[in-house]
Amino acid sequence: MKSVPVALTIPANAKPGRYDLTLCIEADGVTASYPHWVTVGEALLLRLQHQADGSVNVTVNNRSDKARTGTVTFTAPVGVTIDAAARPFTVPPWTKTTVAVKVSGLEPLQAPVHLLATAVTGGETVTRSLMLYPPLPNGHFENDTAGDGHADWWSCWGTGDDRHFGAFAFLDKHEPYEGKYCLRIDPHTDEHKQVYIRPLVASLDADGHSYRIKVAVRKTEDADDAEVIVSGVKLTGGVAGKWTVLEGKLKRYPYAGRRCDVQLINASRHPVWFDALSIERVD
Ligand SMILES: [Ca+2]
Repeated sequence: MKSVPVALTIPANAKPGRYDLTLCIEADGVTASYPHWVTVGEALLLRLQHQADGSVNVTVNNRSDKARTGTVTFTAPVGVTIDAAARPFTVPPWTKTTVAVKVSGLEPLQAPVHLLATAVTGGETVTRSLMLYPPLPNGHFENDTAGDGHADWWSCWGTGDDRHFGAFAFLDKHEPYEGKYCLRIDPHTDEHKQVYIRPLVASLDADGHSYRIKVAVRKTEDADDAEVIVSGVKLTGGVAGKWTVLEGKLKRYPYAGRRCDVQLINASRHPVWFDALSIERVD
């Protein structure tokens, strides 16, 4: 067996895409052909990351032999504020640079949204998007896009990570605190266990800001144990048959990361109801 190197030159103006090749070999009157391909990529590669302080970093990678100068333009989702519409960049060959944009206004959103970043340099345009998460999606328990009676973005479990309790938390039309629905959580079938519901995604900036947590609770009996826990802050209370608004304050520290742990818990023997759960920045 003998290897023979074959040099390929990609033209400087080759457009990104796949280019098929056929390697033909002739030896002693016998020919054979082998398919192969090369892939030409974009010179620019963008990477978007949401930082703990609420900004979004756009890393611009230059995967070419010439320096690139251009602009990153941002398209903010409805309701979200950004502190710059565009940022200029210059990136030498085979290196990377980072530009940042500050993002705010996520708290009232009831579902995740997408931030778009478009880098333009010379004749090349590259777009990437990043999903931005509100602190709490669908905290008002109004959205049910599947129409299955369960709140979008929330998942219900029993004690011990038991996943067979999805039907125990559902949207209830009967006398919601606000809107058309509230969330009803039925009790666990085992009196020593509880049923809890958590959002699939929940995040907060860990930048030293404080947040007010509010939730409306209604219990079947005064003694029923209904709890809301947000990153270690526990809210309990309420009386039978009437909505009670519980309120607490959460301080986010810079080392806390962006993840926010939210749980609504029914540890009682009767149904409990929740509505209008919100996390709002106060300073
Ligand atoms: Ca509601």
